[in-house]
Amino acid sequence: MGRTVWFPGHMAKGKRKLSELAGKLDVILEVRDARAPLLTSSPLTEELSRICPVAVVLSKKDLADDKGTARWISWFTSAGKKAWAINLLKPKMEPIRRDLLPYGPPHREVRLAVVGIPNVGKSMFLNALVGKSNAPVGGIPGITRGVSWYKGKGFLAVDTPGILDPHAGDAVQRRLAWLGGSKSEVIGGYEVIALDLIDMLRSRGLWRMVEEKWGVAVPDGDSGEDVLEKLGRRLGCLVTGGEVDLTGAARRFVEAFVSGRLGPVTLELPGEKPWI
Ligand SMILES: Nc1nc2c(ncn2[C@@H]2O[C@H](COP(=O)(O)OP(=O)(O)OP(=O)(O)O)[C@@H](O)[C@H]2O)c(=O)[nH]1
Ligand SMILES: [Mg+2]
Repeated sequence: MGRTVWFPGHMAKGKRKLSELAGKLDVILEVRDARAPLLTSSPLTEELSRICPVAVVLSKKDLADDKGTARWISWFTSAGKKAWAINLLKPKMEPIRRDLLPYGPPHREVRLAVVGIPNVGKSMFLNALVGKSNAPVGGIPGITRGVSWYKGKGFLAVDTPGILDPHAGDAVQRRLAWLGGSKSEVIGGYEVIALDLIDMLRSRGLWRMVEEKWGVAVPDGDSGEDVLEKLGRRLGCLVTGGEVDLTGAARRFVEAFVSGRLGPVTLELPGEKPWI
C-alpha cells in the first residue's frame, strides 16, 4: 500500500501553504476528536506552534464521555494550552469567540487558521465561528481540498485540508477509521477494521456498550470472528442459505460505532499508556 493514500497531493500543498501563512496569523486552532485527542492530534502543530500560538478545539463532544472530556480540558489547560470542547451539531460559539478576540489587535479582525487531521470537524467549526455555512462539510475524510479564507463575526479564518502524518503506520490508520478519520475501504476493508475494534472494545472493558445496544454478549473464549458472526446474525446481515455476510456485518458495526449510535465513548484518557 503506497504512502500516497495517506498524504495525497492536496494535503502536501495545504501543508506548504499553511507554513507560509502561519506568520500572518494571530492564532491557530487545532481541531481534535474529543474521543481520542492524542490519536487525532495534527502532525503540523508542533512546527506551527513555533511561529504562532496554537489552541485546541475538542470536537464531537456529543460522541465522547463527558467525564473523559473534562479530564482532557484540564490536561490541556495544565499544559498551558487553551482548549474548548464542543458539539458542532449544536454549537455554542459565544464563549469561544470571546476567548479568541484577545489574540488579535484591537484595530482589526482576528486572523486564524483551523487545522487538523481529516474529518475532525474543521470546516464545521469554521462555519460556526464565522456564522456562515460557506466551507464545504462532509462525512468522509478529504472534503476540504484547498486553503480558503472566510470572514465573519470579527474573524478572518482560513479552512485547511485535513493533514495526516505521512509516516503514520497501518495501526494508526485503522484506529482513525473507528473515528471516521480514515476510509475503512482503503485500509484493509471493513472486516479488518471491525475485528480490531472488537478486540479493542473487549480488552478495554467497553464491550458493554454493544451488549446494551444489541444484546450481544461475548464469552472470553469467543474469537473476534465468532463475535462478528454473532453480530451479523443479530443485525440480520445474512446471505442466501442463512450464512452471515461478514463484510456487511462489519460495515454495520463500524458505521454504528463511528456515528456514535452505540453511545458516547472516550478511547484515550490523559496519563494512560498510549495504544500505539
Ligand atoms: N456528532 C458530531 N459530528 C460532527 C461534529 N463535528 C463534525 N461532525 C461530523 O464530522 C464530519 C466531518 O465534518 P467536516 O467539518 O467536514 O470535517 P473536516 O475536518 O473539515 O474534514 P476534511 O475537510 O475532510 O478534512 C461531518 O459529517 C460532521 O457532521 C460534532 O461535534 N459532533
Ligand atoms: Mg473540511
